[in-house]
This record gives sequence, structure tokens and C-alpha cells, in this order.
Amino acid sequence: MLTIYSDDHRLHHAQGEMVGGEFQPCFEMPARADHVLARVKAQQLGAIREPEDFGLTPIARIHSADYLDFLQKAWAGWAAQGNTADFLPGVFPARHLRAKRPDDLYGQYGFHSFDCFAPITAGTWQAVYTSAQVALTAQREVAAGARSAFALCRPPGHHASADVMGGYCYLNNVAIAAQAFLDQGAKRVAILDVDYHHGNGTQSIFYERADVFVANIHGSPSFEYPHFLGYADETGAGAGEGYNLNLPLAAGSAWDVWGAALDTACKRIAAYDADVVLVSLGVDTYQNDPISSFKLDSPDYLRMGQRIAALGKPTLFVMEGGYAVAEIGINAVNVLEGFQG
Ligand code: SP5
Ligand code: ZN
Repeated sequence: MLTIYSDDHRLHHAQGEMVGGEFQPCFEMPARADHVLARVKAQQLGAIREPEDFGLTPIARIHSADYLDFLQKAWAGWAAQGNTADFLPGVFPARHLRAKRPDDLYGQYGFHSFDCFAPITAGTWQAVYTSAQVALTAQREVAAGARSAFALCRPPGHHASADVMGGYCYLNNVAIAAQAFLDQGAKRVAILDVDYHHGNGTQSIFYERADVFVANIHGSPSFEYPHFLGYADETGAGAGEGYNLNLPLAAGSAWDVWGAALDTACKRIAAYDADVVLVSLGVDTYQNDPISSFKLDSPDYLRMGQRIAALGKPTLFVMEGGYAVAEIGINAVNVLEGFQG
């Protein structure tokens, strides 16, 4: 399986995030991608290539112009105000306020965020732009006839919607790649999100569309981040009614429960008869993940890959979360090796 990777991810290395009332080192750190790349090499998964540059056009098929404008200009504006530390938002247009985009940069950040987990640094735009190009380059490989490809994206993307960032995510890599398949002639694409956290951005982007079936297996929002989306009764709306599947699970779920949910999701994907399957590949379902509660063990990721392979569809794997840094490579590449059989 071909892996697409770029060192540009290192340009995004934020100073910290709030954990337990203290500013602590970010869970989403450059070493994550390093460990995945090292495991791809150690297991000789296949060739590793740099991304091509497809420009902003395929990104703008998913994200709004004002959002992309903010992301590109935010650091320069923040630095021009004399700041050197990371840029973070603090005020959001929640209920009882008016969601009108302000002129002020700090106000715009809150307008385009749903939490304080997507800091902007000097290198963030270049890192997230290249992460999207990594997904698009792997997408081309599958569109050209490969059975599979691995987009080693960092930063991740599934919490980002059309114009709102959060949860370490800025550009929704898997959504951008899914739209690229459609724009190149695919009729139906399926997205299977196996990250521990609900992919609220991906769900939101495709919620009213029938050409993208989105399935999510995740910690229930009744107890877990992102807290405000991901319940089972969210089944799509309008033309998209019936094309969104949420399988929220209880805290502490292990492979018996998780694997059954995967089987349910895969049966729905098979019934949808997608031309291509995209996997939002988060491995924060691992038992030793520092911010998650599920209990999957490393061999379970081989089973995950095997079940996805049984769909018999061209498949694009897009890296999302996973914060047990030492084991992220083993677990992510186990999925890919399980898929290859
Ligand atoms: C892509 C992805 O996996 N994003 C996850 C974002 C989760 N960020 C908020 C996490 C809140 C962490 N609570 C810390 C509990 C530490 N025991
Ligand atoms: Zn996650």
C-alpha cells in the first residue's frame, strides 16, 4: 500500500492545551506522525511518496471562502498585534448570541471555532494545507485504480466543518478527498469514521446529502468529546435522510462491542453500494490512549482492517487521532496490514 507523507506537519507544533485546569503539552504532537511513518517503514508496507499540490480549489469545495481567508491570515494578523505565543479563541457565538462574523481577528477566531483545541501558530496554515494535499494525493492513487492508499495526515481533520475548527482539526481532509472522488466521477462514496471521537465536522458537511454515506463509531456524546453531536437519532436531513449512521458506544467498550458496531456499519456501507470507501483512521480507541476510554488492544486493529477489506471496495485510509504516541504506529499500521491480508 502506498503511503503519502510530508514533513510539513512539523510546522504545526502548538505550545499546549487546557487539561484539568492546567495548560499542558498538546496531545496532538509531531511525534505522532513520526511514529506512524517509522512503523510504515519497519513493516515495509510499501512506497512512501511526497504529496502533489492540487491548490486551493479542491479545499474550497468543502470549506467556505471566509473560513479559508481567516486560516491563511490569522497568524500574520496576530503577530502584527505584537503577539508571539499561540493564538487561541475564547468567545463563541453560542446560544443567545448572534452568529454574525465580526471584523476583529479575535472575534473571527471565535466565529470559526467551537472550542479552544485548535490553536493557530506561525506554521499552522502550511501544515494544514499540506495535510489536505496528502489526502488529495492518496485520493488520486485510489481514483487511478489502486485498491488502497494511506494518507498519513497531520493535523487531523474530522472535527472541522465547512467553516468551524476544533478538536485539533482545521481542514477536513477526509471530506476534501471524498468530494474529490465525486468531482472525478464517483456517484456514491462512503466514509467510515473509526476514531474514538465522533466526527462532527464530517457529519455536518454531508448531513443533507445522499452522495456521501457517513458512518461513525465513537464514545457517546452523553459523556465524551465533542459533547454536542453524535447521537444515534442523527440520521441525516432532507435529501440526506438515512445517509448518516451514528453508533455511539458506552465508556470502556472493548472489541466485543466495538467489533459488533463495525459489523453493523460495514453492512450499511455494503447496502449503500459505494464506489469507494474512505476510512477516518483514528486509533485513540486503544486501551492506553491518554484521553479516551475504549479498550481495544493492538491485535484488534488487524481485525478492524480485515473487516474493512471484506467490503471489497477501493479504500482510502486517512489518519485522524490517536495519542498513545509510542503505540500509534503499531495500531494504525495494523489496520493497514489487516486490510492487506
Ligand atoms: C482528532 C481527535 O482525536 N481530536 C480529539 C480532540 C479531543 N480534545 C479534547 C479532549 C479533552 C481531553 N480531556 C482530557 C482527559 C485527560 N484524562
Ligand atoms: Zn479522536
